[in-house]
Amino acid sequence: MLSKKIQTALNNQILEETYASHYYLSMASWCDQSGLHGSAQFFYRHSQTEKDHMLKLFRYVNDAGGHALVAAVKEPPRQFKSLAQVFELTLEHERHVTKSINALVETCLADKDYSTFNFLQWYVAEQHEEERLFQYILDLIKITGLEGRGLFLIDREIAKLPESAAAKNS
Ligand code: OFO
Repeated sequence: MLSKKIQTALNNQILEETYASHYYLSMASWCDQSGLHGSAQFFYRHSQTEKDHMLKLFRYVNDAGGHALVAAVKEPPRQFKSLAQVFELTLEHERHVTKSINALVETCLADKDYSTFNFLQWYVAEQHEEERLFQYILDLIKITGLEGRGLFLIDREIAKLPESAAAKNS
């Protein structure tokens, strides 16, 4: 049975994952509007990945006897300056989510909730992979550049990237 404290912390993380899903969906839309259709496909997929992260938490809360909540999230930004800025923001956002997961893990340990602690290890590993993925894309952008054909080539490469591209390319 989840304590009130852990239940609230997990519901807050559900909100974080929902916001991440909306944020990446907004990025997908901006990419589509900007003719960056490969990157748009990548962000549509990644938005769905974040929704899956949210649902995994949602089900866990209910399965563990708690009450998973569907709360409102703020609207994400609509406009971005460039593809490079989009990926800088994604890495920044993933680092923020990592901090949030780590804080949640610490709360579970302090509360002696070893079952939720164990469940959260999947998220700890996932965050590591996601930070590597976005760092990999930023490195690719730095090497190729976004001038002329560079933008076209990067967009095409990003479309092909699986979720675990960073792991496969290291
Ligand atoms: Fe982007 O990560 Fe969810 O957890």
